[in-house]
Amino acid sequence: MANFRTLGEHIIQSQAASSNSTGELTSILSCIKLATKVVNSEINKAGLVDEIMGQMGNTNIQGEDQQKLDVYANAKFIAAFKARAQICGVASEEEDSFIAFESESCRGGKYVVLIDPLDGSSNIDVNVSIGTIFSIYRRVTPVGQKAELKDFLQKGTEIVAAGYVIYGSSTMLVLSVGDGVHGFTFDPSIGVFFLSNESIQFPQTGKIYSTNEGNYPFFSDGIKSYLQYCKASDPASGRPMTSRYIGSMVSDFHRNMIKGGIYLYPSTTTAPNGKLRLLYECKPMAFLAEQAGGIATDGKRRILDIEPTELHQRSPFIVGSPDLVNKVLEFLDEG
Ligand code: AHM
Ligand code: MG
Repeated sequence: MANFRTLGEHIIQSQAASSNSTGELTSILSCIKLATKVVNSEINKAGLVDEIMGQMGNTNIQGEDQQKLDVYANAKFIAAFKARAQICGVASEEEDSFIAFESESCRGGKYVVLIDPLDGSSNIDVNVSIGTIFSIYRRVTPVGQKAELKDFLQKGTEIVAAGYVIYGSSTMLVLSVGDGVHGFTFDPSIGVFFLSNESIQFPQTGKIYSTNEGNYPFFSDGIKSYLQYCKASDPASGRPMTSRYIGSMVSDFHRNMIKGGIYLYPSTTTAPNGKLRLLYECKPMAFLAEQAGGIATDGKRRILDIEPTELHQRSPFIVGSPDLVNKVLEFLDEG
């Protein structure tokens, strides 16, 4: 075990290497790690709870009320953040508004956290991978006051750290504090995340495209032409490409980042702003993508440059290997 590096060691060492580190980010990331373990343990029991214990009524074996997992994950992450004096507030995809922590110690916190506690949660019932997505920003309001909306409506270029957790065949936490993207795989037998994927880089190009092609009739002409291009036979350029769509963005993104690929949730005639949430889903993944050498765009703008105006704002989202994203942008320019 001597050469094994844990997530905890990585966080401490990466922060120690940063000249202005005060240990506060270390504490926040440790709190996310802890909440992830709690949520992971519950997710791994999902089939049991639904199919077996669920038949006993609405209480589990300890007599506690059963909760939907996304509600459970939301509650656990928020409780963990509230317990850290470094965090003055949280905004969650599961909450109508942001939560400004009231206690004096939390008002002294310098950071806010934005979270999608359980992304792709419609996949839980069928035992398909789901994820958690988070991002951390320095507050812009004075320390000591309650957090305000403007603390959460910052451009993605201001992200201090972001990451995701995949609850898949293994549970992985993938993190960037601005020094590249590193993946940690959870060993459930001892409850430790070990560094498994150091300095992950999007391959320059790839063969995989991921989108919900059921929406094809509602796509723009540019996206339709791009999808035709993906499917056209041209052995010299490696086409047709391969279609892979889990419907769980974290998992689709993760696979594409490792193997080379592109994920698209573009605007449609029925949803002109797309489906995904700019703050909770697009910006953190865009930060990670760029840290891994990829590109993230809404089709017109770099995602990290978009100035948010609302907490639950949606955005078209195209992310992946640079050559593939640049190619779709050519089609959009023409379309
Ligand atoms: P959610 O936050 O309600 O779970 O929605 C986000 C998810 C993404 O993970 C996934 O890529 C997308 O929605 C799938 O949407 P669709 O079923 O329309 O293809
Ligand atoms: Mg989501």
